[in-house]
Parts: sequence; structure tokens; C-alpha cells
Amino acid sequence: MSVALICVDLQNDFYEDGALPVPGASKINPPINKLLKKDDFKTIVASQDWHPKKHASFASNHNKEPFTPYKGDLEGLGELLWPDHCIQGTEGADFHQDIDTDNFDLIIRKGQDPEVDSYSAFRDNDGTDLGLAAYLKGLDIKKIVLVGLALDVCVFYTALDGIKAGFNVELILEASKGVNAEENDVENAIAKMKEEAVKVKERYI
Ligand code: VGL
Ligand code: ZN
Repeated sequence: MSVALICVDLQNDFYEDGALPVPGASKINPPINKLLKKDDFKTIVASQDWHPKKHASFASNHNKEPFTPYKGDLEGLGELLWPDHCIQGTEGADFHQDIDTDNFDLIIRKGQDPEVDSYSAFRDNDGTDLGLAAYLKGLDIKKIVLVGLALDVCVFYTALDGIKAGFNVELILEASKGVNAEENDVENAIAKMKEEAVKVKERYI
């Protein structure tokens, strides 16, 4: 069976010293680098959150504090406003220096529309297709293995869209960490993924 590895948002801003830090993020690097060396994957895809400076998901553009709920029209946005993060071309948007990026076959840059957020690597929050499903289907991929940041945001939505697109989806817990902006977000995300038939595994093997 053809399998793809999808590495979600392994970018400086989501690591401990970044603008939108995910606790324990750097712990996922060794298991991810091990996976990146394996021959098991027909393709390896990496997503990058890639926002213009004036992105509507940034609290700073609404005169609000980061992590406050967004009360306006949610069309295309998520429910929370974030600190400025992953601004196109900045160091915060770069892949973490300890990740072996050499084996990435495709990079999907998401969140580029200033008015629309994009949590999933498959589509923007307004539904705009980012081309990933067609790419994977063109390679006859049946199963995707998911790793990366953040477990309760972009990994979560990528997993659910992977299921909707008809793939078997496996999430590797030792290679993914969450933000937990609200208490229990990670726990709830894992429960929901399991409900939707995502196979949640502690480690790859
Ligand atoms: C993410 C919040 C905002 C993520 C991206 O990669 O999980 N989270 N933008
Ligand atoms: Zn973002």
C-alpha cells in the first residue's frame, strides 16, 4: 500500500522560542527525523503556515489580545485570534533548523489569503482546495502518516480532511504536540480524531 508522510507546520514560530509556542515542540524532532530517513513513504509532504503580515487571524489586526475568541463573522477564520506568527519570508516561518528537510518532496504553503485562515493542509478554512488530495491520489496514496504542530489545530484539521478525502490516516503521538489554548484541547482533539476513524498511535512502529 502506498503511504505518504505529512509533516505539518514544523516552523520556528511553533517551537518553544517562537511567537505561538507549542509546549514540548522540540521533543518531536528526533522521532520525525527518524521517519524522514525511512524508505516507507512514496512521498513526503511538508506544510508551512505562510501568512501575510496583515492576516485576519492575528489579534494585533483587531486590537485584541492573542487567544481571545473572534466574535466577528467567522467566515474563513477560526474561533481564536492568534499572536502574529509565520509571516511570509521571516525566520519564524522557516522550518526548524534541526529538521532534515532534504527529503521533502512537496511543500504546501497555506494561510496566504489575508482574510482567510487555513488550518488544514488540504484546504483553507473557507473550503478553497490546496491541491494536496489530488496530488496524493495521483500517486495512488492510500494511507497518510501525520506528524507535526499543532496537534489540536492544524494537525487535527488535516487529519479530519484526510479522512474526508478517503485516506487511511494515522497520527503519531510522539511526533506531534498541541497548543492547548483552552484546557483539554489536545485530549478533545484526540478523542474526536479517534471517533472519525483516525488511527492514533504512540509511535510509528
Ligand atoms: C496553527 C494556529 C494558527 C498550527 C497555525 O499550525 O497549528 N495554529 N495557525
Ligand atoms: Zn496560522
